[in-house]
Amino acid sequence: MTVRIGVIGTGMIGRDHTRRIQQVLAGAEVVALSDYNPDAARAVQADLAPAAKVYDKGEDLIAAADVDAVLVCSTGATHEAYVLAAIAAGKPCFCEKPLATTAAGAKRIVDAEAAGGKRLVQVGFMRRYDVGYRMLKKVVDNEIGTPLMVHAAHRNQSVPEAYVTPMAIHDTLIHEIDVLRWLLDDDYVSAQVVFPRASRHTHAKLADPQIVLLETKKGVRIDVEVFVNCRYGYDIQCQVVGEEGLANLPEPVAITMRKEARLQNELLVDWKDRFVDSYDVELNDFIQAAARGTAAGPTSWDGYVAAITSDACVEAQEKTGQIVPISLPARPALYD
Ligand code: NAD
Ligand code: ISE
Repeated sequence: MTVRIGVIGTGMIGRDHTRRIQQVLAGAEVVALSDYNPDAARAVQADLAPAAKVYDKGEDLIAAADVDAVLVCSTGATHEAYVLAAIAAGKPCFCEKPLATTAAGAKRIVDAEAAGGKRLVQVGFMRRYDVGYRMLKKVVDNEIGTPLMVHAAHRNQSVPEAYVTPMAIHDTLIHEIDVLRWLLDDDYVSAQVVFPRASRHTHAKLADPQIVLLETKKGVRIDVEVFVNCRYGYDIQCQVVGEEGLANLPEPVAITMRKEARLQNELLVDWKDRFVDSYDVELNDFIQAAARGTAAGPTSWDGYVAAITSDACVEAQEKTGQIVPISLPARPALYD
């Protein structure tokens, strides 16, 4: 079966996912496109999916009889309404992070999906599919004893002026929030944010860098440095310290050069390159599950937990230095 997919939001990641479906992965084709800016949808149609129909409204794309499954790749604030519409239509839906921009919105999605009693939503937390994180998880589960601490960093070369302080959480840290919970098989109980000396490369409305401190139910202490104007490259670090040993996320494969009396490795600068394979694998997982009329991978519940945790971290930014508690409601049986 070829899964007929509609893509809502044809900006940077919507275009890239369309390319994946059309040119890299098997088992699916993009038959419909929609964007708030119709020119963006038409440009993706022209470049990647000439047979796709362009819809003015995402809701009409979701309702179309020849659309089997939906990718929501529009801006975060629009995700909730589209995901709810896909659930109401009984169609599998891949939603880019965040699932919703508020915990209340993510809960509405969890409630709607759980009421239907069937998984239909996959959230775009692609790091769970990254080969390095998967290797790290195996070692954390089997080799280094009980995890005690995690030291992590999420560094981007630079961000535009429109990127403001809370985005360091909602847009950036949210990947660590999800992947560390998965890595440790644990949940968070508190968050704290502290701000080191600011980089002179930051903007007026952005405190950069930031250090987010999380504590888990099992007592693991996590520090994540978010530094989005670090200048030197796109750098994701993760080190887990256990009772019996320590494990690091592997560096991306790179040529080691000896040149002009220096030993050098090239660094990546773009997040699209760092996780290129993970995006392929997560979408392949979506396509396989959608062919069976369901969804796999990170759940709405994971998206909801990430939203609750993000809200707590933003509150912790506002109450700098204070510890903000995180409590989760009971998990519906659908997500056990
Ligand atoms: P973008 O700004 O390049 O594209 C967003 C697109 O959504 C734009 O074309 C815009 O016109 C469109 N849009 C806005 N409102 C809309 C609406 N109501 N209906 C339909 N289309 C609408 O942004 P992007 O970088 O492609 O990010 C899109 C989403 O993907 C964001 O939620 C972002 O957080 C997420 N994202 C995830 C990753 C990842 O690593 N998983 C990476 C980048 C972006
Ligand atoms: C971007 O929005 C993403 O989601 C990338 O995966 C992330 O690593 C990057 O820092 C964000 O800006």
